[in-house]
Amino acid sequence: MLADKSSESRTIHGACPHDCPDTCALRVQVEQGRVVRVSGDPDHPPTHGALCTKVSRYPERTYHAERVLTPLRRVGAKGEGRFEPIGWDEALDTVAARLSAIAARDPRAILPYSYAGTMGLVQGESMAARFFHRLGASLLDRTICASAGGDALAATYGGKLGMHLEHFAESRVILVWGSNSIASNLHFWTFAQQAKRAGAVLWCIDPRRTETADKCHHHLALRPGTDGALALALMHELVVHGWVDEDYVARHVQQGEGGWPALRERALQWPPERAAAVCGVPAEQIRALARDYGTLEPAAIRLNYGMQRVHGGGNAARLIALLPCLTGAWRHRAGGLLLSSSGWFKAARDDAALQRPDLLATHHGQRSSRTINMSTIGDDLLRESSPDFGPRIEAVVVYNSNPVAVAPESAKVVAGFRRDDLFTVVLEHFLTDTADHADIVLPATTQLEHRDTHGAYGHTYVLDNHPAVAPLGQARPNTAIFRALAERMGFNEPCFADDDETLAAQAWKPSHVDRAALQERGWVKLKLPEAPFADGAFPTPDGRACVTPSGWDLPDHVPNHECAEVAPDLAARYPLAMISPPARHFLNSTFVNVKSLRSVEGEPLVEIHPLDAEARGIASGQVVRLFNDRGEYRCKAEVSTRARPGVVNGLGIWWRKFGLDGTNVNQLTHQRLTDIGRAPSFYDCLVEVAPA
Ligand SMILES: Nc1nc2c(c(=O)[nH]1)N[C@H]1C(S)=C(S)[C@@H](COP(=O)(O)OP(=O)(O)OC[C@H]3O[C@@H](n4cnc5c(=O)[nH]c(N)nc54)[C@H](O)[C@@H]3O)O[C@H]1N2
Ligand SMILES: Nc1nc2c(c(=O)[nH]1)N[C@H]1C(S)=C(S)[C@@H](COP(=O)(O)OP(=O)(O)OC[C@H]3O[C@@H](n4cnc5c(=O)[nH]c(N)nc54)[C@H](O)[C@@H]3O)O[C@H]1N2
Ligand code: SF4
Ligand SMILES: [Mo]
Repeated sequence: MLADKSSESRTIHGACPHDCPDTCALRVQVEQGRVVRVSGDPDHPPTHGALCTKVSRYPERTYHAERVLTPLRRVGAKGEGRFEPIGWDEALDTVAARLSAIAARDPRAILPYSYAGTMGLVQGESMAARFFHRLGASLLDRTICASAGGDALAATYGGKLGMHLEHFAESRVILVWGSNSIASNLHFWTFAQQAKRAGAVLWCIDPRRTETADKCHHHLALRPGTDGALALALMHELVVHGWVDEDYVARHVQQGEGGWPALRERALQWPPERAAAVCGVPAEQIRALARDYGTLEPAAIRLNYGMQRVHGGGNAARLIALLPCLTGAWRHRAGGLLLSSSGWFKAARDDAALQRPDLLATHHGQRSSRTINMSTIGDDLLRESSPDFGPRIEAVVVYNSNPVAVAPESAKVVAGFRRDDLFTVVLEHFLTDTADHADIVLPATTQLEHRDTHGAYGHTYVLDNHPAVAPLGQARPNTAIFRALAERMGFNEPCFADDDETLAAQAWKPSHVDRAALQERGWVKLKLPEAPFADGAFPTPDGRACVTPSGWDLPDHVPNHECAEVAPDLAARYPLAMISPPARHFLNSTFVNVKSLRSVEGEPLVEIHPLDAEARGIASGQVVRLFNDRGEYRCKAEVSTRARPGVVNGLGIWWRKFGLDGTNVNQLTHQRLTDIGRAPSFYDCLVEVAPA
């Protein structure tokens, strides 16, 4: 705390809780018991005193008139959103009774559903995980965002590891790949701009001409899902021009079967002309990109998850992750790649202490549990019991997530959540599309009202968050809610009594995180090497960057599930590829109900290229239908060269209830998974568009 608690005006250390690579350090100003301002910590190097527009509106969100501040019981039909307030005792008794009854038959029929509404280790998976492990509920495979690229990265480097954010300022060429950094990774962009001012060349690799693309020197607008082909062509150029660092490769990259020699042969079959035809870009542009990447030093890649939400996302991420290993870019601290830095925190975290997976084994022994993939929740909620699947899902407890809006193939997700025989509990701040389907809604606190501690996936600092004000209304932290449920269900292990301060302390191993410094400043940097792979030493079994893990295939370009090459009949009926990347002023589906931000975004819209619009008689501002075999979504069209020909951009993720017909882009997406990581392929989706 920066000032005396008793004084009328004080400033508290906080951390931005959102699913954003930047994890900013906050200063929260409180006057007379009310948060009046949230600002960026000027001392925290990644934050640099600046927050994005969204989170500078965090007080508006916290004190929003529509906050859920009492427990609620549904009185209308599922989805209608009609509730009546009830007391905490009645709410918790109802939930405990229903879960106990189901658990007595088979606890695996109960499913927790959570993601990164908060990235905090305490309000994320601490008491909640203990509760569900002890209960023997189904486990959730948390794949909805990053597991294709994440698993690919971990397989290649031995962990989700990468460059330090700050060092991008010294790079001479930066590939901004599958990332709209200005919208979704703003604090990286600050460092990229420093590099640009110092003469670095910036390339943006993205099907959409984003605001980030506008500010880069070059924009390569490839077709969605063709990044693997592009990476192979870059390798081709590195080889034929002699830009491979043979010494680095010989010492630090996998050789022998499935190693670089085999991949080299494959890359030689990918001259720029071949990739150009697949990617839909000029071969000359691929050559120019390869020349910059192969000859300018230090060379850095800021890869982001936008490129891995397609069938071949995992393979593409493996190929891209190998590029800096071939050029030896890792020798310099400003060279290499950053997709995620989350692996650096792994050694420092004590997940076993925090989440207690041992409780599952102790109480449920051999039967243990089954795992449900959160990305196929639509299908899984509709499944009957079977030997393969196990018991039908009878209860879902949702926290830190809004699956009805964000999960693919919404028609099925909604049908699942509408089931009359499903018992649904939602811990929320607001009546989201998902909360509208709940039997019981439990009011949760926001980051300004609870304790937490955070790692990050875009930088390498640990951050603490202290409550700035008492919980509003009757809201309670997630931890307190699961603690109370545990007590009612008779879970009497001492770990269910741990308070949030204890949980925050358990999250980090004292040997790795300097608690005194964390307490003092609110953040502390992990102790890590400056240039982590300058001398190889990848944390893989043999210390080399891995081209092909055992049991896997050599990496290759894997085409989309839905494209003309793989599904020509489908492509004839639905000739446009749709991507649905984040809107700048929302955070996934969070903030959609904050008026000042929604008014900046306007209304749900789809960007379509002038040629595609003209062929369909579509003008800007007109309402259009986007459709495929899975459903239909109506919104306004914006005829714009932000869209490339053949691709439409449906910016997300709107709450369905703000849509013209109560749907959003996920009405069109499907549940087929990526090649690696069991993730959804949101940006691998064919549609047709017509005037409504
Ligand atoms: N403002 C804002 N910030 C956010 C979020 C948000 O919703 N809003 N979401 C947060 C979350 S959950 C995450 S996971 C992170 C990262 O979130 P990401 O989903 O990586 O988001 P972006 O950085 O916008 O990158 C997406 C970019 O990838 C492009 N893209 C789509 N398909 C392809 C493709 O096949 N190849 C290539 N090369 N590019 C493609 C899109 O056009 C878009 O510009 O951002 C976080 N930050
Ligand atoms: N079409 C399409 N779909 C997508 C994507 C896309 O690009 N296109 N992106 C995907 C990606 S990358 C992701 S990460 C997912 C995101 O999916 P989610 O993780 O579900 O993210 P949000 O939609 O922001 O929902 C988070 C919810 O958690 C709540 N919340 C926040 N803090 C707390 C808390 O402390 N306690 C409780 N109980 N609740 C809290 C918020 O109010 C919010 O409603 O969506 C995916 N879906
Ligand atoms: S959403 Fe991202 S950029 Fe905005 S304050 Fe949070 S961490 Fe920083
Ligand atoms: Mo995400």
